[in-house]
Amino acid sequence: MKRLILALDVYERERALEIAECTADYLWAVKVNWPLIIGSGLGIVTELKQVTGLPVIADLKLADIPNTNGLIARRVFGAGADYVIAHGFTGRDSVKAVMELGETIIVVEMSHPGAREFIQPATDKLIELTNELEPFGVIAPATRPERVSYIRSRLKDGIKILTPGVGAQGGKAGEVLKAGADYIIVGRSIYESENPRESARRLHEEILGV
Ligand code: O7M
Repeated sequence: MKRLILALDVYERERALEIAECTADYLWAVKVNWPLIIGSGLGIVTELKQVTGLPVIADLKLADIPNTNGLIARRVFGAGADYVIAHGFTGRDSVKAVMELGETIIVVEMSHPGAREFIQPATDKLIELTNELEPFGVIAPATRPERVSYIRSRLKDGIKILTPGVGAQGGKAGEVLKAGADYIIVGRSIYESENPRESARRLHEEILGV
């Protein structure tokens, strides 16, 4: 089973397509964030789908009023994105504006140290919101497997947990999957490595071994 998501945080279109193509065999999906969209334009979403045949997750972490969230999400889903990531702290109306347009993933906790300041104290409420709205999934920190277990224990069955922070940020794939994550999101450990295909293959093997 494929449970690896490539975080393709490079600017250049050709480099992005090359890395996606050579790692695709080991991926469940490709995640694009602002660096790639700023560097290569929204058309990269369509191209990545064509080249890899995989789902594309648009990680724009939308955090605006419902109308603006909707205006952005409409174009991004229109370009072929299968999932759009939105922040939950802006409230249910803003999240619903994205969910009305397509499959949505809500951020309930983040992986960096600063996430402890404002996001972690709000995680319980963000989980409640998620359980009410039932999106495709949530984002939780691979850097804190104990928080992934906690989030799993409170989240309705069927809602997927996607965890960034493996590799460059210190998280371990095996630990976070055992804690209850469904997918791991990995960027630099793959796209900055000498051999991205081999790095993705190794992570895939590690996942299979869990
Ligand atoms: O493996 P990395 O650290 O090079 O990349 C991790 C990717 O996951 C990168 O695209 C980040 O923007 C993203 N991410 C986090 O690192 N931490 C979070 O808490 C949330 C995300 C994310 O994907 O949010 C949707």
